[in-house]
Amino acid sequence: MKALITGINGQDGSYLAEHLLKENYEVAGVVRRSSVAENQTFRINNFLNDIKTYYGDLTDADSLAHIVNDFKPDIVFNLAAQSHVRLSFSMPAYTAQVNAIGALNVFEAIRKYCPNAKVYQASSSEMFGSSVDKDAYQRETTPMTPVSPYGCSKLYAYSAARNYRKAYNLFISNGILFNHESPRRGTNFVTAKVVQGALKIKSGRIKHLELGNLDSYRDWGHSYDYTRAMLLLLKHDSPEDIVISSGEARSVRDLCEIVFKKLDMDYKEYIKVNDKFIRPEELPYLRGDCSKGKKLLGWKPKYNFETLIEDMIDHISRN
Ligand code: NAP
Ligand code: G4F
Repeated sequence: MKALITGINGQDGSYLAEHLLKENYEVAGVVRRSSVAENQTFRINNFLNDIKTYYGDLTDADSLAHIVNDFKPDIVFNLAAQSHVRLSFSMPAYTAQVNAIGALNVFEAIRKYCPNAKVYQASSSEMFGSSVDKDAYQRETTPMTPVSPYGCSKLYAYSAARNYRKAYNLFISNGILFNHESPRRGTNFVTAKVVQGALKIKSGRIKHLELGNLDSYRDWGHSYDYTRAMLLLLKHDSPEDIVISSGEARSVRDLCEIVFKKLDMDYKEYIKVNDKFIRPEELPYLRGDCSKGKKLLGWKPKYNFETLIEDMIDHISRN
């Protein structure tokens, strides 16, 4: 079986490729051109010789058509994205080009050149925006009212996936994933920023850490577990839209308290709020109900919030 991953060198792409290689898939990935080629592969250097890489870009439909035609994948994971919510307010058109039109380019390449392939679309809990069900969870049936250019772009791709599934009988599944982190998380996302900042404070390299909104809530899990769910979703016999989450909501303040406490410090002495990290519109609360995913896929996470944080502290302190 052949698996193609867009965004293979991102956080999720790198874990997913490892899962696929362990199961003996032939793996190929799309990598963008960078002026410093080493920057592109630092997360996948351990297994670079075991995979095939193609240069390409989601905004370049021809490059995707060529890759799909050449590799002829059985399964495709569209993980590539401008994935930073705050930055999507600075680059709304670019975010839409990559996340919305880019996903459409992937679906078109599949429709034209590989219509039997199964496709995973990386949808996001950010699509729920300000909607929460009465029981304080978001689930597959919760209305989607995104509050960021990123959320809007992902809602377009989610809708296009459902449209192509029905209109062209393609196997495209949406994984609606809540926040997931790891030692490989980009350092401008809040979990990695807090862990890295606390470690630097502990070792005397910086005196304080500047953050934005401390009072938003997120439902955090581990990328290792969530990428296992992606693969299970494509092993399922019908295309589905499925929430993957931990079911627990914690505030950014809770995150700071726990990380600093694990390093024997009090976060209140070191955290400063800087308005430049506050978003024009904030998504205040996320908490996912993934009972459908657990039942349908038999998915069970290995990590909880505490062990996720411990894993991040452990790995980031060693690098
Ligand atoms: P990430 O670490 O930011 O990785 C994004 C990947 O996309 C990188 O490999 C990046 O390559 C690539 N990429 C960006 N723009 C591209 C373009 N124009 N053409 C081709 N490749 C491009 O994100 P992640 O955390 O692994 O997330 C994976 C996917 O899941 C994303 O679609 C994200 O929006 C979605 N998602 C993530 C979460 C989460 O909490 N992590 C939750 C829900 C959904 P470069 O290295 O060249 O930038
Ligand atoms: O870590 P974040 O930037 O993640 P965010 O915005 O929730 O988005 C992530 O999860 C989505 C799934 O819900 C993905 F689709 C998306 O691709 C990405 O992976 O911010 C988390 C929270 C926000 O409320 C933010 O306002 O942390 C708050 N925050 C406070 N100070 C900060 C900071 N976020 C960042 N990045 N940097 C800060 O200094």
